Amino acid sequence: MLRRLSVQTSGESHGRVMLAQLTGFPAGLSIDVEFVDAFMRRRQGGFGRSARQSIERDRVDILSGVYQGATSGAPLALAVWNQDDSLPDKPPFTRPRPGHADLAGAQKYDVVDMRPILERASARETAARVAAGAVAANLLRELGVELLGHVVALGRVDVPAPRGWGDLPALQRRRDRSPFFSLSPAADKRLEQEVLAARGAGDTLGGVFEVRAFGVPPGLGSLDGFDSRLEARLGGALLSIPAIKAVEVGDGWSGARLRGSAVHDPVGPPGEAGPTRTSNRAGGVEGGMSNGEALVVRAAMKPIATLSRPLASWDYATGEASEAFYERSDVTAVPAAAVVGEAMTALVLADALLEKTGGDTLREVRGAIERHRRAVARRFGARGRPAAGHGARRKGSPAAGAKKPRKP
Ligand code: EPS
Repeated sequence: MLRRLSVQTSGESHGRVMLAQLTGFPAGLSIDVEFVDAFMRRRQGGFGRSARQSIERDRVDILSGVYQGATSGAPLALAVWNQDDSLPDKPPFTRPRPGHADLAGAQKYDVVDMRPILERASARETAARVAAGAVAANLLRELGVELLGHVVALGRVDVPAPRGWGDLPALQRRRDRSPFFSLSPAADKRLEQEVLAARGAGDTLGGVFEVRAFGVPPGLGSLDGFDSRLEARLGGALLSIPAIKAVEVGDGWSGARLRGSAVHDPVGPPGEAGPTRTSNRAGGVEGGMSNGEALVVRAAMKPIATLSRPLASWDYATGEASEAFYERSDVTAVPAAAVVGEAMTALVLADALLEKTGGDTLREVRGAIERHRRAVARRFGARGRPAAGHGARRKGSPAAGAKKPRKP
């Protein structure tokens, strides 16, 4: 799903380190470590997390790829050191948890002790990708693209949307004050009751998060190939987050039940920066490309698979029916998943943007994106003049450059 950047993560949940290697990143960005660490702290937060998060102090430790305070263009190695590195002392476990990777992984690797499967499948892996995604978000911010990830549903409780999206810093502050990373203080009380009720029943909760990206230039992604389409890349990235089972772009699910006239976004008069639309149900993507509107994606997370009142399972060591294995776990991690979603969206957008602009340095990338934005404003904006010649054509005249097909 990434075409210019590449990210690899490694590390076990209770091993020494969670590591991300990020390559293809331009030179010349002074990484704002406080900005990256704020992502790391947010990922650890949210009501319903387990005691593990009070043990860990996730911070990014940049091991390579930075010279004299700025990225050098070399691969970045980003380390998040584990405080709980007790893997060597962990007992074997042989009673798979339904919904987790345990049984599928045991069959894949032909092992009965599923400990190494759990260790790698744990959502702690997302600490490493958030480190990489936050660096990508840092680059995007430099280029005028800002993200907002927030929770829109938890269990049976829906969070109402805010009145508008105009004041992004205020929305980000509101989200950061909410223990659920929601945009509705009024909904938080109901969300808390929902989580406490699930915890009381020894159960867990899923939910839905949304990521919005503002300032996305038009023309990211491509209509040319099935794997270059922006939705495909976003969908792959979001579905790669542990426990995510469904993704929508814009009003994907609800739009499927409506007529076209209620779904597609009419074109308004040209604005300062380019075309305008009177709605954004497409979520900022048409034909596999960003269209200049805000990007809107949502992802559905299943409830955490580790239950304190475990489901029926089988002990593959003793060959007897047994309850599934239980170790401490979260009741819900949807707020944290919203942060991971923001990080994955940042990676896809930064990747698509670099693909569009090319460039080895931040200066080259910035120059190219500014030229592209100016070109869009000139051709499609309020102060632009309809182009004569290339790309424009008068009524009745043949398309620019069109030639009569030659007879065979
Ligand atoms: C997580 C750390 C883990 C879990 C959670 C994610 O810590 P531990 O297993 O030591 O309690 O809290 O992982 C899961 C819920 C899961 O199902 O894998 C983290 O840092 O995000």
